[in-house]
Amino acid sequence: MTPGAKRRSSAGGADVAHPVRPVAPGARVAIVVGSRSDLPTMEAATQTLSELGIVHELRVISAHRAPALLEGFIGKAEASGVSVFIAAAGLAAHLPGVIASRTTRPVIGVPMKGGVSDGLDALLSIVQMPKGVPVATVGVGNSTNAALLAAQILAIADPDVAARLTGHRAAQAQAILDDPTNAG
Ligand code: AIR
Repeated sequence: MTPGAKRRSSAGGADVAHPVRPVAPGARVAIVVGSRSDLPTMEAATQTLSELGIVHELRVISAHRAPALLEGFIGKAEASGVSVFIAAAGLAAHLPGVIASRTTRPVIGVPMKGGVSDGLDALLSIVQMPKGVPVATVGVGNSTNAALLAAQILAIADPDVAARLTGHRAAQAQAILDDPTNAG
């Protein structure tokens, strides 16, 4: 089949095979979101990773709308040296679980606000993975914690990232010490 040609999946659904755009050299974390509407929430994750000096890659891939592209991206990301996946999705948030089914690298799910009880549906969809394929889950919309957890995983084997994380913890503690209610 030529690239870009339409094909039928074994389940009978239409899917489109796409060539996967190359992953940024040196990327160690891949962030995948189910929709462009998730991007504003994930800005805190990209900012946190950048502050910690962690090269990352961001893609918008819905697991059920473009499964072939998602599978191709996971393989390319792994081959490029991505060690941790962060997956953000709302509603029936299967994206983190689908990614986890295709890799043994850690997957951190970020439930998006909206839907039932403003994200409870996505939270339960992500945290309630049946046994066998785990997904780490952070709070609804808490993409900062997803980035920090990804950094902590990398820090196990990377002293530079570990040192930056220690500095980050110290800075946030200092901010509390400097609060007018504590200072003086
Ligand atoms: N979504 C998209 N494909 C699969 C899922 N779970 C989620 C997105 C977004 C919500 O559905 O992650 O949070 C609404 O997406 P859209 O594109 O319909 O606005």
